[in-house]
Amino acid sequence: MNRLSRRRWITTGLAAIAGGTGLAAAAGLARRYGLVPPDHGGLYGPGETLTYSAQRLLTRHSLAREFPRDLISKAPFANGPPLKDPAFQRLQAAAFVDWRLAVDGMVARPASFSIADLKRFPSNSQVTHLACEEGWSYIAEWTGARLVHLLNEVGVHPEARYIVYYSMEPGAWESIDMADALHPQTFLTYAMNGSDLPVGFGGPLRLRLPRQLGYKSLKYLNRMTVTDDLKSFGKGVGSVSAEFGYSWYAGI
Ligand SMILES: Nc1nc2c(c(=O)[nH]1)N[C@H]1C(S)=C(S)[C@@H](COP(=O)(O)O)O[C@H]1N2
Ligand SMILES: [Mo]
Repeated sequence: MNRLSRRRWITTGLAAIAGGTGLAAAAGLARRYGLVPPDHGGLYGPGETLTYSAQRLLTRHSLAREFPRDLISKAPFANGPPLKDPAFQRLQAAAFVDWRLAVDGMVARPASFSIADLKRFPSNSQVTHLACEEGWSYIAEWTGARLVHLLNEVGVHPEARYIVYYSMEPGAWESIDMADALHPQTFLTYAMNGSDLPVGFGGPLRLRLPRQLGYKSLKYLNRMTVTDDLKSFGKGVGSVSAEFGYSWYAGI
């Protein structure tokens, strides 16, 4: 079978099975193709697997919608006050020159990057929508380096499957699969609406990934670990939000 027809078959199979013999069978099919999210074991497990695998197959190469600049929201909403952490505030007082993004795990060349280093990577902008699961949203222009560029710099091992990423905010961490990590709209974002990313919006560095809900766009990003298995991270379901019952895969 060629790739396209095989993909169509899997997709059709998932939909048919979900409608017919139930979610558990769809989950079995998804497992065969490596499309099982790390939070598949919970109450909504089979549903999570179906959402993730169906979206992955249907939207494999798709882009989040980009908007014209005149639709940029005039008063974007920063969800939560700027970080109060004393170590963060010391870095902020020195204009974040000592801020580093550390990258380790399954990479050939572990390294850390200053904001100036990231600004030397090819710069890209996107005008996209940030949607919170609580119902509000805004449109902004985000500028940064593509995560794929950084991953190529450090040399990701071929067996790697996920990127775990941490905030300087204590306890805040998330992860994404390689499809989202390599996606051209997944940015290490250091600017918003033409200025350095304000602290309230996650400055100096935030991951922006417009194909998933806002909570995956972690603010105050300071570390990434490349891995092939999420079991040893936290409770093993892939993110702190999944530990609280949100979907690990929050595709929109
Ligand atoms: N470090 C950190 N990142 C975070 C959050 C947070 O509380 N702390 N909230 C998340 C949630 S739930 C949403 S909807 C967006 C909100 O982004 P905004 O502040 O730019 O509106 O940030 C996400 N990233
Ligand atoms: Mo949110």
